[in-house]
Amino acid sequence: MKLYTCSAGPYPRRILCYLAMKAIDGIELQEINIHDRAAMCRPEFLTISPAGSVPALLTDEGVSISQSTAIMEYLEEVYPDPPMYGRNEAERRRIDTQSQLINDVMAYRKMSVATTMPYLLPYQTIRAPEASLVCNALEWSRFEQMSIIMNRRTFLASDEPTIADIMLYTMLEYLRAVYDRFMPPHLHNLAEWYQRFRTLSPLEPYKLSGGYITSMSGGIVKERP
Ligand SMILES: N[C@@H](CCC(=O)N[C@@H](CS)C(=O)NCC(=O)O)C(=O)O
Repeated sequence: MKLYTCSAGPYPRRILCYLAMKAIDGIELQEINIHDRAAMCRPEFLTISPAGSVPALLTDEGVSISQSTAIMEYLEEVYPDPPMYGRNEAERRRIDTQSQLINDVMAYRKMSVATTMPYLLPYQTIRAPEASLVCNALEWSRFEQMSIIMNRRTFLASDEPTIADIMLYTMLEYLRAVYDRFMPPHLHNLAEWYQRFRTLSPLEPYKLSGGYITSMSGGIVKERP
């Protein structure tokens, strides 16, 4: 199997964290430069990842899977131990619910940034600060929902870590490094969860590679020293 990845990207990092937590080491990794639009749009790459995004997995049977959650669900079939996509239907539905809320936060953040900052330049068409205010409120509400659904469980959807925990943790690392945004501290369930999960994360702490922000903004935003 081959994983097309980009170690600086929040979505590929989900898979890298998943592989490390499950101690899976038989997958070939190919690093992709996501700032090289021409390479991402080559027909050979688009047959593997029709959206031209990473992560993308090419299985030994030649099947391509190109969404991070779908990749982790597929890998669960191949590497079932320890289970990280729930032990029963109730857990799986909670994982799906939490995953959706996490993906919502990512989408609201992207929308907020795209309408207010010269970042993610290829996607930016209009300036609309009001859109950012709405996105911030929606983002906040998603964290509140996650905290309520978590209830008093040890992890986000279960008493064992699952792919939902991986998604939240890798997202928080990214939001902190790129946008200086932290998880709302008044959400005690999530704050306690964060302290628990960070001791389990096998990844080196997230560090932005030099040039990442400059590339994403088409050279307009200056790197922080
Ligand atoms: N929904 C996708 C999002 C993937 C995604 O946006 N990946 C980023 C890198 S972190 C990317 O490839 N961006 C390049 C682009 O979309 O043009 C997933 O869950 O895998």
